Amino acid sequence: MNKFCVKVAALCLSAAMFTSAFAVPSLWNAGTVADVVSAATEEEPVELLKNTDFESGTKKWATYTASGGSAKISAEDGKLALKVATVGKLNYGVQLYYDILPMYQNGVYRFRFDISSDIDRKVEAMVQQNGGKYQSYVWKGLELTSEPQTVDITFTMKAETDQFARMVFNCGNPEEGGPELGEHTIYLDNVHLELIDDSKVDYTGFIVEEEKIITNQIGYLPDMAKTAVFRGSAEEVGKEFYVVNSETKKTVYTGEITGGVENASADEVDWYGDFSEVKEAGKYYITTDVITDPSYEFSIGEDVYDKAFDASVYMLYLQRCGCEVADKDYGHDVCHASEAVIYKTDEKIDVTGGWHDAGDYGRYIVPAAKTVADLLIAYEKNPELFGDDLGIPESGNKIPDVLDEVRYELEWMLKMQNKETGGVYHKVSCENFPGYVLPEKEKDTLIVTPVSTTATADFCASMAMAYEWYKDIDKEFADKCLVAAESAWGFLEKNPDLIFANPKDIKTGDYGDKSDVDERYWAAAQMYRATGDTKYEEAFLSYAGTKGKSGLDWSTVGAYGNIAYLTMDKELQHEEAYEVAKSALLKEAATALKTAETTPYGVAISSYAWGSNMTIANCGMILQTAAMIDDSADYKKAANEQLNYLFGKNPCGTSFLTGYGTVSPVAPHHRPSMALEKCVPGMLVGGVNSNLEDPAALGLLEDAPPAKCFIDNAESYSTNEITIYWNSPLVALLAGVLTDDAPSVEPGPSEPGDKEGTYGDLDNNDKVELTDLTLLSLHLIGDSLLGEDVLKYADVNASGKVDIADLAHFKQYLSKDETVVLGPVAE
Ligand code: 9MR
Ligand code: ZN
Repeated sequence: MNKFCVKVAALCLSAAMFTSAFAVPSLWNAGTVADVVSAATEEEPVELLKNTDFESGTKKWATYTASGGSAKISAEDGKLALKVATVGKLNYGVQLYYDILPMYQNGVYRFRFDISSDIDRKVEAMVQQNGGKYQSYVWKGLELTSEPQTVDITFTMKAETDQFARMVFNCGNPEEGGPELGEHTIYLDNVHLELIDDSKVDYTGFIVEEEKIITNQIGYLPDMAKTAVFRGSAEEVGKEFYVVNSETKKTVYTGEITGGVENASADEVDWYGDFSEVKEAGKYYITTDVITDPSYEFSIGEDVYDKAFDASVYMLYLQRCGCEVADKDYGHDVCHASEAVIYKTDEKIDVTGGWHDAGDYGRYIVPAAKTVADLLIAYEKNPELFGDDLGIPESGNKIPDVLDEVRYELEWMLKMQNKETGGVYHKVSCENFPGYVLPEKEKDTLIVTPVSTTATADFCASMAMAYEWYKDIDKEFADKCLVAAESAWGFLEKNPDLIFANPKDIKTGDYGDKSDVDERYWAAAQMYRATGDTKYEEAFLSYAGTKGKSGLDWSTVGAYGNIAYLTMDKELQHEEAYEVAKSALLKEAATALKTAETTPYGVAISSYAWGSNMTIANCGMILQTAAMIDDSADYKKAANEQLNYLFGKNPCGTSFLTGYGTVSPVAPHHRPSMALEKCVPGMLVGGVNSNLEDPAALGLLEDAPPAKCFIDNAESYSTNEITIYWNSPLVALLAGVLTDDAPSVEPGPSEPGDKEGTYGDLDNNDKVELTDLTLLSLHLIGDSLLGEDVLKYADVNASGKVDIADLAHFKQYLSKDETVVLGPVAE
């Protein structure tokens, strides 16, 4: 069977069903559907409501009010009581509703309930589309009295299937703009919505078969360890597996299926097949004697990740704000170009630029800093991986595109700093999230919210990084970043604690926090690394006893401080701080490693929250850093497993990178994709989240095991949104996977004696100054204080010997003659 077709069919089916979003049912509707399929007859109807009699409260029922309506619900003597204070102006001024009811086209449904009111009045009862045109699938106008009446309607669902329908009782003003009715109570009881006949329902596309053989769907580098997961009972999976070359159809490898591990979080039994020995480039799939449906095809080769890697970086270009994005398929016009007003003031400032954060168009400093850091870390891992030909406007300017892209964000961040105080505004967005439109359609006032110390410290750290990363590319820009970082640091010193929380009237992303210690720890490390000024190292050490030393999340960023310290110039490192960073990082790595080695899919986390794919990629980054400083454990292999998970080797059997892998999300919660009705490729979605934090997840994943709480549905912002800071750790992880991380230099601070010297710096104090000239003169007159190891650096004119000509050369250099270089001229 060609599973891809099933997916596509599902897309078409559901695309027609929403006006606001295109949603795709996936595995976990299958659960819902299967229940329905098995038992929909008049004798054995399938009840869609979970609370029908209000014997234990009003769970699942809620109210909506508008146009001045107001009401409260409670349970009274086993009935639902809706106490209406005011009806408002509109018939939906007061609504009582029950959400997320799967209504299948051609299904026959029975809708029944008992209802009364302590005043005579009209209400409407219906099941309707929740959004778009709000079309009703069944409707009934009712005249209520204090005498309970039983309503019982059988109807056929004529409209396209809608899995998110809403049952509604309109209890607002029966007459638009009519008089208020006075306080009264409506009673409801024995409400049922049953599917009584589904013989005419076509479930095709709603039942997606669960894959039995799971691999990384994109593929593997030749030397990577490769493990497939098989799921089912021993009889269902078989004893041997075969790796088949998809072109020649020849079996290139036969291996034994081992394991049989109870995987509680995915509610399945897992088996393994190791095929690491297959290294030859090509396309393959896996089968067993019993599982007839082969795995999805995957590749082995040196270049398997190249396209996904580039797309993951290019995605950031598509997220650019404040400019036209020139992409023929996924571009947009200039957006958010107006000035923004500073919250609760009349002051307006220019904060144009940067990237849209996610599926929404807010721009927030805290996650921006994470994104910048990840991308710069990725670049530092291996600059060779980053080309100048991604197709962004700066391509071809001889600067790696990733640095151009990051600079686009940095330039915006600079605008978010208050120039007088050095403090950094937390975010800029409109008051509310916009509809599912392209960014240029969001025209509400842009609001800059107050300064926070988390944003300021994150900003400080990223600007310090920017100084280092750009100083050889554009000194002027780099210096500007350092000045901004220093001024942010000054603000932090004066303001111990300004933790942000969204003002009540602003509903966009919060990025709040409980503590800013980890942000300060990170900023201190980066500032020391950028400037070599030990006051920052002291600040870094002052947090050594705190909990701020871990995390690569947006809210906990301590591990960035560790990475900064551990990977900086050896000469700057000092034993004490090095040990603090090293033990904190290895502690985090040890936890990740242990989890990765004990969970069936090799994933380094055991509980799944919002953005779990980021946490998994972050774990990969931690493991890769650990591999650089300690080669005693299998960190690298565990890091690779995190990538395998993200690219398909997971209980959902999905590659989480849009457009890459056989099955990947096609309906992400991403406004441009939703507005264009086509999915932007190269975006990492949030992934599994067992907390069910959006209506689609609540409606469709209720019975899903924790590790399978993911739904490829545009309404599922808590599992299927995308963000810049979910892509960025993927880029860093991939950069590590594509680079041989074996420690190339002895890790740790340099020992006295093994220090790489600087021409002219004869007293080894990291400065070239008059004292050094004196030392050279003394040496030349036979009064030398210079040791063997330093002598080499006295040959400042690079003539091969130390003589009087060096003295003249040195003098000229110190007189600020810019044509003079100390030591050999770089090629
Ligand atoms: O990634 C954030 C996640 O960790 C939080 O649990 C969630 C709820 O506060 O918010 C996520 O961030 C969203 C942000 O608030 C607005 N833009 C989209 C982000 C991703 O969903
Ligand atoms: Zn914009």
